[in-house]
Amino acid sequence: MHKSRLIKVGVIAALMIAVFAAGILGNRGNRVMAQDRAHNTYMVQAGGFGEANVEVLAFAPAYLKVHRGDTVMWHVTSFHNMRFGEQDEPFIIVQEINGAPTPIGNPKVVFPTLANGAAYTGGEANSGLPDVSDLKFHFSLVMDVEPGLYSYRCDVHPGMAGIIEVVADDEVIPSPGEVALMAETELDDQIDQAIGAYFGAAATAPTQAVDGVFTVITGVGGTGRASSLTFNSPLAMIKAGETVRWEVPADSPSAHFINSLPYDPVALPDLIPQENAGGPPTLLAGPGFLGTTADGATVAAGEGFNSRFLNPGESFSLTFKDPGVYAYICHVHPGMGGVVVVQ
Ligand SMILES: [Cu+2]
Repeated sequence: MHKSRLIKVGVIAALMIAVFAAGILGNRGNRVMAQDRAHNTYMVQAGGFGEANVEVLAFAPAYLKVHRGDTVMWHVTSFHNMRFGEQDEPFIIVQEINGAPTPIGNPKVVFPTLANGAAYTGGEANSGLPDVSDLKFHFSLVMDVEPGLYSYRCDVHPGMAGIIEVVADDEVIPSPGEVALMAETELDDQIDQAIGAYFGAAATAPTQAVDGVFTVITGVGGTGRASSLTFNSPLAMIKAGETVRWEVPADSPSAHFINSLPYDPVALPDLIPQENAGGPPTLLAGPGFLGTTADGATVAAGEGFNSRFLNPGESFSLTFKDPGVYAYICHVHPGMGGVVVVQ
């Protein structure tokens, strides 16, 4: 045995020597070329989480310097894409399907245009969105582009953006270890800001309805790129016939839902894949996005309710006519929940 394996090893060794020799011979002149340097892999955090249910909707570091040929690896912690391009793209768009305007997941956001590990050579490029059943993933690109600034964004979270500067080969830049520390510091600073804002909002939360309306701040505002995934009054005590108004502050970075418990994700999918003959697949925006309960509706004992996707600056009101305990969550943000007690 082993003869064939020895031959293989010999062939590989010969090939390696040949490649090495070609490298030396090819390196004319005394300038160190980028392609002769050991390339680094830099990790960028795509979002992060902190105490008190804080989620950071930012890339960290937001500004990264690399050399041509280095790899950027995004550590994706939630529902984010990375898309290089000039324009913003909405996550949900309206398309005419069978004659009816239908909200769908924007294919430019949802689907990748480059494979994980591919070379980025400039222009438009998109990582696509992670599989919702496995949100934690890594996506990497080899930055094979001229020195310059390359900006990218997450289309699911408007304002979540990053810049990669490809610098000249001879410019000294932070090491991957230093970049990892920068990322940690950036995330921690934002998490601390959001925790402080949450405690401020909780301390000033209402204890009763005012003019028949109990207002629940849904995700605290003024938190920069960090999102406090909380209700400032997780316990809303009202009288029968009063209204709860959930308000997403315009200066908060996340959109939310109000979903009664028990919540059934199978019955209320967010995106529903559609087979399209001769075209790319379409993702219909499902009842999870569109909601099943109108703003301003009245809820009776035992009735469920599901709001539409509430963007910053939007609100959702329900009037509760029967005494009881009504627990609810925001189905896209684990740990974000509250209770309405109707007396
Ligand atoms: Cu939420």
